[in-house]
Amino acid sequence: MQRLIPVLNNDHVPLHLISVINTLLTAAKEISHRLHQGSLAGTLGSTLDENIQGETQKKLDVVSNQLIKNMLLETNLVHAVASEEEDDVVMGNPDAKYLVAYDPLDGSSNIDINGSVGTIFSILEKPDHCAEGKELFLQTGDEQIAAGYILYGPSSLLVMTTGQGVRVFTLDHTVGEFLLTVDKLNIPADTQEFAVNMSNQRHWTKPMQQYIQDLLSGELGPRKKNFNMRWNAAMVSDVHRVLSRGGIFTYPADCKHPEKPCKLRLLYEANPMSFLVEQAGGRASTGYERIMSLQPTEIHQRVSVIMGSRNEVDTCLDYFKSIPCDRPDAPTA
Ligand code: AFP
Repeated sequence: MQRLIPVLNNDHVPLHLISVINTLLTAAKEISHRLHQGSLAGTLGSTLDENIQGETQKKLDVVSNQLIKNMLLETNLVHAVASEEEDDVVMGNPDAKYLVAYDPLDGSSNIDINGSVGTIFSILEKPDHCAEGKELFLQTGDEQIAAGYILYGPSSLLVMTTGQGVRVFTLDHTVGEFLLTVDKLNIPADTQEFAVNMSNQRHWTKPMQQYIQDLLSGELGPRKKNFNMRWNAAMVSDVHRVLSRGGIFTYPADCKHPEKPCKLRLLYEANPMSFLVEQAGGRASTGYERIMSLQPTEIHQRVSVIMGSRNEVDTCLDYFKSIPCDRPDAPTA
């Protein structure tokens, strides 16, 4: 089985970019080790702090963020990083060209129940025009040069793209390396499985209400087939299932908290996942716009997400085209 670096070399990925990706994986191996140690490592549970999003930080959120940030900045190949756990961007080498946005531990409410969690990353280049601080990261998803996630589940998997399809590598703990296990991942175009937090149903807008209602009606309803539902509450593992066997994953905009209509973050959750999904032949939309075409205005910006099997996402988007409603999320493109 092939190791990561020769595979990326074969794809003509620039050497410095390979080093940045490899550094992310060194941090991921350490995170994987600490997760496997669980209570034995003394890192379960919460800190007394909240992050910029107002969410309670788990100890492993903080540890994972520090590991990734420090290792990336030590390479001298990274110009700046933006993390879910940092209020602002953190500057690195002024002469370096890579920008890394990441969610160090996505799905962290799963940590204390021994459920799957993951690290999501998106790599951009410093823009040609003069930009400083957070402006550096305000690029569309189409500008990403690499993206992926590490899923810490029963196996630790790296799923990544550099724009040449999606590959899966599995961490072989005996050699401490990620080895290629799927060369080209393709999402089936059709599906009978959906992933959504149903407890928010009453807060959704009309198109999403009607779409999910028609899925629930199964073979007796307009879709004339039964659908199954899965929800792991960690985007990494929910999207991994969709990438592996098809499905539609959504965290739509809703009216629960008018000041915060969306949950998932554009730069380090929606964009990297959309890059993977599109590279695997799927679709990723807000309901109205293609996610990777959105022009970000904030590093911690949130966005409505509908992604997965191409034909199913298209069917869902037809509801948004045909059912008028007021959008709780202001258009950003
Ligand atoms: P964290 O990044 O704070 O761990 O949040 C995880 C997440 O944003 C995403 O991974 C899940 O899809 C979503 O939250 C789960 O949300 P619910 O708690 O509403 O199910």
